[in-house]
Amino acid sequence: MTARYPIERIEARILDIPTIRPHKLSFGAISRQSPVIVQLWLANGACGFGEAATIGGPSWNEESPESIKHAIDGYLAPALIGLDGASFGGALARMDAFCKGNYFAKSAVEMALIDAYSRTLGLPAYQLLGGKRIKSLPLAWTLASGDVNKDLEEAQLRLEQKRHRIFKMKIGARTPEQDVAHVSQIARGLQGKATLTVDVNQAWDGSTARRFLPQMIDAGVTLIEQPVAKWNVEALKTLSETLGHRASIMADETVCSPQDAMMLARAQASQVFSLKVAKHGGLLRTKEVAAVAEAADIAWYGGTMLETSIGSAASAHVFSTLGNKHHGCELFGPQLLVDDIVTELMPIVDFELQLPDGPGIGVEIDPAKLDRFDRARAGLTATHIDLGQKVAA
Ligand code: MUC
Ligand code: MG
Repeated sequence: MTARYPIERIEARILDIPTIRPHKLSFGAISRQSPVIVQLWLANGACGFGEAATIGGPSWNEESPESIKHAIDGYLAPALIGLDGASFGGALARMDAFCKGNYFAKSAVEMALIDAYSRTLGLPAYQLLGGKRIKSLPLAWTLASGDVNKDLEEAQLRLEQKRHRIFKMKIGARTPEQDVAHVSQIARGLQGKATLTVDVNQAWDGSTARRFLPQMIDAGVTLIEQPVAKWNVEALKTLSETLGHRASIMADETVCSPQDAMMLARAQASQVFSLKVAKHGGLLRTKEVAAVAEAADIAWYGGTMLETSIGSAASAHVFSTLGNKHHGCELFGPQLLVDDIVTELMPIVDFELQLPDGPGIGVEIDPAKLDRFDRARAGLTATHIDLGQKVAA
């Protein structure tokens, strides 16, 4: 059968965009983000944009900006040229046939395809993903400067501006005692005006988590993200059983595929899934993971890999189609970057991110900004995580 909307061309480039301040996580610090931006053209001239961002090269998981671009240029793009752009499922199956894994890379291509095709139809992308059920989502901000006073200043300003009243603290880089002291100081400083969450990014073992998380909860934390290694489902389950009535345990790195979601649901190991378009392998697969969550009475959270407005808007589109058992979202990536590559950011009104209308993913690219941050022009090299004193050279 001849394709009605053949895919004509796919290009990927790496951008390097500094962050407004160093962003410190359990596994290191970053001072710039290097998103891979994909452009996909259909034969009818429609062009869509997609994005996959990693944090600190390949230090959040296995994929890096360079591996993503390589997978797209070498394998995913050639596999899709000539294929019908209206067949998202067909495109995913073909990418899977040509290339195992590489979910971030696949998600960027699928995002660009859905953007291009929904622009062809003159529809918002969410219309092709099941329709909008949610108009806006509470928007979290991550306090990760590493300094209590700076974190408190950031939080106070964002509260005054009515931008954020959910604050996620990145812990696990220092000793657990230092983390408890840090979180307690922030909680005291905010005097109950905000919801507090922590993300340990896999840094603790089960016994450290069992010992120190109750102290975090006593300080006021109500959502605990990935306290233990991604494989440590037993510890997640124990923490959910023992602490779940006081705070929710959220899986992030552990929940990537729908099979991971099923396994966690069967084990009753977490009460919330952090959904991220990149790690699930695209918008459609995000919906598959969300469907498992809903069927298992697990809530969702709109996660981020600190994308620009392209990845953030696309994520907002799929989140807007989900059910209302959620803990808000953290699509604040554009605000952490010194500049973005779109003409207008998604608005934040009364602490809520307003989910965009189309066409496509509903943001327009500024080509001058795309060029300004293009690694090929600037001649920058791969981003390396700053390990500080953590690992001996
Ligand atoms: C993560 O693991 O959740 C999301 C927000 C943030 O500050 O870091 C990321 C990664
Ligand atoms: Mg996380």
